[in-house]
Amino acid sequence: MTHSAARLGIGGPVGSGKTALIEGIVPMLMAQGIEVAVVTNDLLTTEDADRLKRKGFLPAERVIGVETGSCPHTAIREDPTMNQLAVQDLELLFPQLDLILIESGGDNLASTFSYELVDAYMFVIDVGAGDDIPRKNGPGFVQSDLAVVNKIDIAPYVGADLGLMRQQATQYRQGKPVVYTNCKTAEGLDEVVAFIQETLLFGRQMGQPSTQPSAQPPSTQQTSTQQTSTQQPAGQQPATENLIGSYS
Ligand SMILES: Nc1nc2c(ncn2[C@@H]2O[C@H](COP(=O)(O)OP(=O)(O)OP(=O)(O)O)[C@@H](O)[C@H]2O)c(=O)[nH]1
Ligand SMILES: [Mg+2]
Repeated sequence: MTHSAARLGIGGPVGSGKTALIEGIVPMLMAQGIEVAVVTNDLLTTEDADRLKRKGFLPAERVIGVETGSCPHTAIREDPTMNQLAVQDLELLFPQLDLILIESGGDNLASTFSYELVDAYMFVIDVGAGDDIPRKNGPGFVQSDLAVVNKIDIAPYVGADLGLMRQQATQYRQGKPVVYTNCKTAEGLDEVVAFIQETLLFGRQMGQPSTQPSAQPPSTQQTSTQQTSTQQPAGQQPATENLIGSYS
């Protein structure tokens, strides 16, 4: 294997706009020649995967729905085995992949990704959930590599003070990046794509496999991503025997 695809987690509360963000950024990345695939997580269905397949901007084989069947954070942090298998299958089927997006099931503000599963992750919140979310200091929002404050278009209708959110998001994230998006109009999505390119895709643009090691997470919480991302998790079958198998 010449390289493994970069892996980007997308977490955040239920309905904050994680899938809408994927629907917005994937065509933008593809237009730049980036080879993309997506893994979605839902509790008991493949709802988000089916939705992305229906949209049709990616071949259906590049979208895998994982049914976590438990607390969503378990499948992205404590035991990411199902997601690791889905990623391995995508890499075997599509060795040219540059980037695999992994959407978590909707969860609470404590939801963080294991860096054994992803190289970096975004955390998406929705201004409709309240302009006090940034100062609640939730680990998902505060520790993520990129925070996304989505649905800025509805701020006037829900009484959310965007200026306050900007000030407190910057303060609580201690300078780590925050972008403000409207997935209905694509406002701010160019900044999300720029983050992905700068953080994960250096040397991989235009479908060119990188000769460099897999991208390192920008966060200081990085542990052993590169080592574990190419290793078979202990006690599992080789990925070839699980190819497009069950993810529930
Ligand atoms: N007004 C507005 N609505 C949005 C925006 N982004 C997403 N939505 C809507 O918010 C709802 C939830 O969006 P999803 O993308 O399904 O949210 P999600 O985070 O993937 O949801 P789960 O996967 O169920 O946790 C949908 O009705 C979207 O159309 C936005 O920027 N502005
Ligand atoms: Mg979703």
